Amino acid sequence: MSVPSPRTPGWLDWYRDPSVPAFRLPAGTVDTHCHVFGPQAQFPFAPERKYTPCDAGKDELAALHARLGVSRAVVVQATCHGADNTALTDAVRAAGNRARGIATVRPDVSGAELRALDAAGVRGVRFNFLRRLVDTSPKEDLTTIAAKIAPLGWHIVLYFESADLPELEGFFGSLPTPLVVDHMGRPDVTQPVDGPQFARFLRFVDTNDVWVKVTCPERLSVTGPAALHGERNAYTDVVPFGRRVVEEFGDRVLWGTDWPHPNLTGHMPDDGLLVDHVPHIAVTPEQQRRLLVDNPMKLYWPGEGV
Ligand code: 0GY
Repeated sequence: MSVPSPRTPGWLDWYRDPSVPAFRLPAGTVDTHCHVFGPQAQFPFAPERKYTPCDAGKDELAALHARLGVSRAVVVQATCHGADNTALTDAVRAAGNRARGIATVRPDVSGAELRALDAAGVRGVRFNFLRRLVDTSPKEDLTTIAAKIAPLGWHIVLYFESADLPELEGFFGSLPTPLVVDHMGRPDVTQPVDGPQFARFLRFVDTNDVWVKVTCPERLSVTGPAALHGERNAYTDVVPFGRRVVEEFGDRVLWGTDWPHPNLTGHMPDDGLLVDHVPHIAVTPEQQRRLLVDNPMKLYWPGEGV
């Protein structure tokens, strides 16, 4: 039996006893961005990974969702598992029809492998452009993958930093599927919400077939306050950005927890208090219902009722 690798130094474990949110999530809420890590003894991490996390398996994810009032989940392949999607498909299958998956595949993936992923509940692939998470993402490889997954009706999840959008947006516009952007394209929230960087992102969303996850205020925030110690008004510097996207693209926004919050070293948020961020960015019940229920249902369970 192999000895488990020690976790990356400084890397914080997920929050063990989250608060019950003050904001009541509407019935049928979907968490469109969460991960599973291992457990390592059952699903070893990939040799090429950039970090070694603590275990965060499907049972713990289900317990979190029960506590928060989340009904369905979209599990996104984390880079620590490379292109081995077995922990992901195990978690998605175990949830029955209440979960979907976003996989990572290599350009030589076969049609049979893609059909098996589809049968397991996978509905898209993730293209990751963060240099601290992946070595390279050659565009020829991504183009090959995109052409292979498009006939399945899948979409492509994009993870990039806002500073890289000018270089990447032409390529993104050439992709043959709907696009889903992680964490609002990671804006620099020290820049004005009306400034050129975020305007460029909003234009990109407006002119392409793009959905936006208004996720990860805890990653984007510079001034906080953190979602800890009962703070139900956390990450106020991120609020204008989330609110702008919800107001402009109300039928293309998605929400998620990002549990178990990979790569956080400064603080680990209380997931219950993170839910209390939602009514600050989606202010009306109509905005909340579209963000939390209607939009993710349309994308991941088309034609199905809550
Ligand atoms: C996220 C964020 C990160 C990591 C990953 O797959 C991953 O390793 O997603 C990050 O480090 O910013 O989207 O959960």
